[in-house]
Amino acid sequence: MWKLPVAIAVAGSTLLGIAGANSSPAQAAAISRAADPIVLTGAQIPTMAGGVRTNIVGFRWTGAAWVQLPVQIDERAIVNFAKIYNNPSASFYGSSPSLVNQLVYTSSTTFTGADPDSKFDANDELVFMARDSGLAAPTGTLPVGVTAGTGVEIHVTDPITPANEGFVYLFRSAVGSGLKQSAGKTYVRYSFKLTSGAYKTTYNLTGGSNPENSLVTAASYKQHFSNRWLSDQLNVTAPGATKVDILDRNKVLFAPNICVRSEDTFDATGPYGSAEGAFIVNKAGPVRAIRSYIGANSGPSTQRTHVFYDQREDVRTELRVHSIGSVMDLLDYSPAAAGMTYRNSANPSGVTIDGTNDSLNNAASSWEQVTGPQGTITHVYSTGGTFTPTAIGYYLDSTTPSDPQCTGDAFAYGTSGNYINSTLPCTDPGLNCVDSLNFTRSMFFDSPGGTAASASQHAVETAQPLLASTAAWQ
Ligand SMILES: [Ca+2]
Ligand SMILES: [Ca+2]
Ligand SMILES: [Ca+2]
Repeated sequence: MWKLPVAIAVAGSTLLGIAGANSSPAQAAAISRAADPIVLTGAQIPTMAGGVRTNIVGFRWTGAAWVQLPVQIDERAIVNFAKIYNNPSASFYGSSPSLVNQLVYTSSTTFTGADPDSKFDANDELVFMARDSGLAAPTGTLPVGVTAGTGVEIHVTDPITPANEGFVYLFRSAVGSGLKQSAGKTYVRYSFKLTSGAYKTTYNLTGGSNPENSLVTAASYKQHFSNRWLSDQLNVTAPGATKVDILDRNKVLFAPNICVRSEDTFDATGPYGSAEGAFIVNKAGPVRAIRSYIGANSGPSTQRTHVFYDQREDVRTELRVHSIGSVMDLLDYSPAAAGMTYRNSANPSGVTIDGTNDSLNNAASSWEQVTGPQGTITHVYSTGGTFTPTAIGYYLDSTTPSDPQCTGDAFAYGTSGNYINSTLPCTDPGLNCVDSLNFTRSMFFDSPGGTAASASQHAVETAQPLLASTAAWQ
C-alpha cells in the first residue's frame, strides 16, 4: 500500500496550476472512492512519528481556503494474548495464549491495556477518509491555529485511475488553538454495551455467555451485536434504501451439516465445552470504530477484528486453531431480505432471494452482492497466510432448509459465503504451530440498484487500494 514519494516532483509541476486562483481545464479529478480510507502508520510519516499524538490535525485546501477534516489515531502494540485474557498462565484445550504475541489495537478499557508508548509511534495508525482530500495547497499560506514548520503533505492517488488525486495536510496545532483532531465530526458511532456491566469487572473470560446490546451506526448502515461473535442485525441506510434489518445472522460453522461449532458455541458455555473469550478493543470514531476480540472454543487465540467506516466495514478473521477439517463463514439473511437479488463472481446474473432454492455454479467467489429496495451490500473477499486453502461457494435459499440451521431462525434466506472444504493445518501459535491463515470480508453499503458491474468495481478497487505518499511541507 505504501509508495515512496518518487512521483511527488513530477506531480508537483502540474499542481501549481491546480492551486492557482484560475481553475484549469487540465485540473486533476478528485479521488472518487467515497467509502475508502487512507491508513498510514507512524513509520510512514517520519516527521510526525515519535511526537505527541493528540495535537496532529488535518486540513484540505479547497482552492481558496483551508478546511479542517477529521483525523484519527489508533494506537497499536505487540501484546501477549495471555495479558488480554488477564491470566499469565491461561490455557484452553491445551493451547496457551501466552505463546501468542501479535500487533493489536490497544485499549485501557480492556486487559489489552494502553500502548506502552503513548506517543504517535511507528506502529500506530493515522486514518482519514480519502474523499476528505482536496487540492494541492500553495506555499505561503497556513491554516489558522497550526504551528509553522510542522506541515506534512499527503498525496493520495488511485492506481486504477491515475489521473485522480487528492492532498491532505497534517500539522501540529498550536497551544491554545482550540483545534480538535476530530474537527468536530463523528462519521461512525459505536455503542459497546454489555448486559452485565463494565467489561473489566463483569466479563466472563473463561466461560460465556456474555450478552451484549451493541450497535454500530454509520451513514450507510447499522449493525447490531448480541454477543462477541453474534452479529444479528444489519440495516442498509444509504439513500433510497428501505432500511429494514435484512440479517438473521453471520454464521460461523465447520460445515453445512455440522452444528458442533458455531458462533453460539464460541460465545456460550454449552454442551461442547467452555467458551473462553476476550475483547482486545472496542473503540469509536471520529473516522472509524474498531471491535476486536479473541476466543473461539478450541481456538482461544482466534481473532476477529471489525473496522467500521461510514460506508464500508472490513472484517478480518485470523484463524489460530489446531488442524480442522473445514470452515465456513456465512451471511444468513432474514425473511425481510425476500425479493433481493443475490449474485456473486461465479454467478453474476444472480437469483432472487425468496425462500425457494436455486442452482448456482458453486465455484468460490471473490465477491458476493445482495441488492434490492432494501439497499445493496457487496462483500469482497481476500485471504492471506502461509497456505492457500481450497474453497467452494455455498448457497441455500429455503424456508424448509435441507441443511440444519444450527443457530438463528428456522429459515435459510440467501444463506451464502465461501466454504473452505479441505483440511486446514494447525494455525495456532499457542500450540507452537507456524502456519497461518487470515481472511477478510470487506462490506460496502450502497443505495438500491447494485449490479454485477458495481460489485466487480468494489472488488477491483479493494484489491488495489489507494496509494499515499508523504513529504515534509512548509
Ligand atoms: Ca504503538
Ligand atoms: Ca503510541
Ligand atoms: Ca436463518
